Amino acid sequence: MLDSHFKKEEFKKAVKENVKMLYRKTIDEATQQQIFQAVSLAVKDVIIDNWLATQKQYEKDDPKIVYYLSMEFLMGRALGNNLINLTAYKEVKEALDELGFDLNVIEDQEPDPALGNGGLGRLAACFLDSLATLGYCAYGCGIRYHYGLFKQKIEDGYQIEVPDNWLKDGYPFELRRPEYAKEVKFGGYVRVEYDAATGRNQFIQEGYQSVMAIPYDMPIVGYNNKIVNTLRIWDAEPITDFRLDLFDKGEYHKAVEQENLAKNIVEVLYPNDNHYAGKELRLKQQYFFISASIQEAIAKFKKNHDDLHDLPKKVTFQLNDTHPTMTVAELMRILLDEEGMTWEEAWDITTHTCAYTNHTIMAEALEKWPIELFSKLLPRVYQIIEEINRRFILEIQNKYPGNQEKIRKMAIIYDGQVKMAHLAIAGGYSVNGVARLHTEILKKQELKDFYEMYPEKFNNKTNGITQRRFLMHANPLLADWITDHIGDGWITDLPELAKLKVYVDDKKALQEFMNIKYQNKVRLAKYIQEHNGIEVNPHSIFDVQVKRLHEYKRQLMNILHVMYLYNEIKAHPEMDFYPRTFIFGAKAAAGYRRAKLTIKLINSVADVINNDASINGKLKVVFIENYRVSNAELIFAAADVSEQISTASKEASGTGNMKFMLNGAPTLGTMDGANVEIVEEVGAENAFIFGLTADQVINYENNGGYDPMQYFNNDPDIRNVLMQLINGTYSNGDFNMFHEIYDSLLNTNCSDRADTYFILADFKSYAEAQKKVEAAYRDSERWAKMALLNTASAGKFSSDRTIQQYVDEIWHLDKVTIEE
Ligand code: GL9
Repeated sequence: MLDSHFKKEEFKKAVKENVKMLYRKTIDEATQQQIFQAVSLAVKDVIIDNWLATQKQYEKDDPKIVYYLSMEFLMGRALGNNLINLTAYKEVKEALDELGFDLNVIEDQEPDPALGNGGLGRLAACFLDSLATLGYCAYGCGIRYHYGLFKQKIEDGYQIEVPDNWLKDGYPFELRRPEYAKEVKFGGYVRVEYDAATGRNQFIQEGYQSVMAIPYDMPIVGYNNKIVNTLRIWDAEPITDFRLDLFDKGEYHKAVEQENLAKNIVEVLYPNDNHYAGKELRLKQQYFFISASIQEAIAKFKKNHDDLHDLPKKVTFQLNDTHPTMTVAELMRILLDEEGMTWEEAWDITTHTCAYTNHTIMAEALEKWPIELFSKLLPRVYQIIEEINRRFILEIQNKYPGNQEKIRKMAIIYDGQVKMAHLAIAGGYSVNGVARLHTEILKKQELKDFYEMYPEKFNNKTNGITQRRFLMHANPLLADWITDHIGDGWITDLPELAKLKVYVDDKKALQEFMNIKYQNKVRLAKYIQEHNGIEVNPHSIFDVQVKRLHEYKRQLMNILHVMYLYNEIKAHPEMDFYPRTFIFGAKAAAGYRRAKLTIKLINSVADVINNDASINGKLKVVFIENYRVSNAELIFAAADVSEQISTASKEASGTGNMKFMLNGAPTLGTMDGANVEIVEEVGAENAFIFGLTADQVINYENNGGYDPMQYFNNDPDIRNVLMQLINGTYSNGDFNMFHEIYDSLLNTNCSDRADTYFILADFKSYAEAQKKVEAAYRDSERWAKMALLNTASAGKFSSDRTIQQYVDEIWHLDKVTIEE
């Protein structure tokens, strides 16, 4: 607890001192950004004491460590969250009030560290919060991208990407640690030398280029337990002395290349979600942070243990998707080439230290690297993968003699490509999916052959979210109300929320609960007015879909349904229609044309509908610009309806769905990902489920798809809406603007299958479910019960539960407490 460290007057003094030290200003001369920096520094000062104490405790206890290796950490702002976990939020708010500042405004000065794309990166951030809160020794390892995920601007309805220069004012919560720098080598060739002393070959990489990896540490503050873990992100710098050496030799070109390599490698996060682009620079990024992280982990282990054979007892490397799979080969390289182990010893250690999480079954997300590219960039690592593959194929042949088909499907290197998922499965002791349905699909479909060969490796870990950020920080009114009714145990034990169920027939409690929702809607309406210039009615139903823009997530189905509703209202002006505000927020990958066109369509539909006075504001459509962690917090708190409408089988889990539920918004969704488990917890009567099941979708897919034309021909509502894509209704008479979307649904001109994501097949049942939403909302007491029950049933979806399952079933970590 901070109480013992935190003295209000001292804190105020520290802020003033920091402003003076940093900016040579008095506090009333400082800008809000400068105040933010000064406040953060004062907070960091408190954190550092706990950070040191944690380090000491770890040195004393020597607990097992998990390294969570991830290309992405979507942290969101740190200041508010750190104050919450230090249990000092209210005190600091008061202190700042007394200084004449508003903590909320100060928090808004912080850039959103957006070192991730979406769910996968945000999951990593939630996991770090839970690991620290539960008292486990964990390091996040990643990359210090100089530019995070682009900022989205909407111009004329189109997405424009603007660079996110998040480091421009300096980031107060990071600490540069040059003393832990590591060299990472690329390219060159491998020279083999026989060593008579050991009787073994030595493999020496020569003619390479290298960069220095410099770690920056960010504190991860546990909730109210004095534990502070570390997120270590690596920056790249050129190796200066080596460069001078090259200059001397007249190899100017090579020296500059090396300088550029360092500059390019950490420049920018690839903005793809669920999609693999196969760029060489991406492969460099992967090896860069993995090599540095594994070298560091081994060095740390060796500091206080003398037998590397004990590594699996003390360390797990958790691979967040296939992006860090290089770990398997890099660990082998270090054990073989630097530690002099035999292949068998090294392989035994590696396969008991690495574990892999799969986050998607989307075929286009599978990482496969051309041998050419791979072997040139990482010659020694490639040799090792070849040997892993050779032995793996022998194993397959042993198990399935004469079965060439198995080798074709399972080999790590095949058809000129290195298949990273296969390497991750062969090289680790655990493979997990991220929701029950997803794991079942992995076992039965995508990874069937691997499951048959290694059933013991497969397990499920349903995703979770941290209630500290997504309830306590995002929705303080609801958080306080909950604590008033059931105490504050839920902050570290989310299933305690079930105690709220006794209030389901308490009219006063229901009214208070809905009144909080209303106030949060007013807060969001204000944000929308300020940022979009659109006035929305906080008494309308806030129907929200916020997530990455991807065809499988079917934002298109949502907006087509809005177009259908608009047609209905226009055709039947007397129709009783409950006012509805459809809220979207989504970034599209910069190179994903169809996704970007969908954003344009949403904005064009919004333009027409929002400006049609004849519908009396019954329908509004809002596209929130630059959806990110900070505005997500406002949005979840204000939502009435949670749109989770992916094509069944495609969304591995989803985590936004859990954030809505926690904040009292029922799910309108398909039986996909974690929606299945959400419905199981809250009951089907408190959700709105529709559409094809995963089995049905997979069945269609395995049998050549389905024919969307039948819906177009037989359903006038669907036909009308589709025709409006090509008759200029939403494009000022331009017939072409949305033609590609029309084509994608009916496949008049496309190479891929018509309506790949079954939008027309699910459209009617979606519209039916939407009607049920409206009916339910009209009965305000019934709705209040549903909303409350969603919050009360969200206990399972804490990342604390997820992490405890990883600990019990995969990592086997030791719990640490800080001694006074
Ligand atoms: C994702 C899945 O699509 C989500 O359903 C899942 O909840 C998260 C976390 O497990 O992982 N897989 C994936 O590649 N992304 C996901 O969000 N995309 C990115 O964020 C890059």
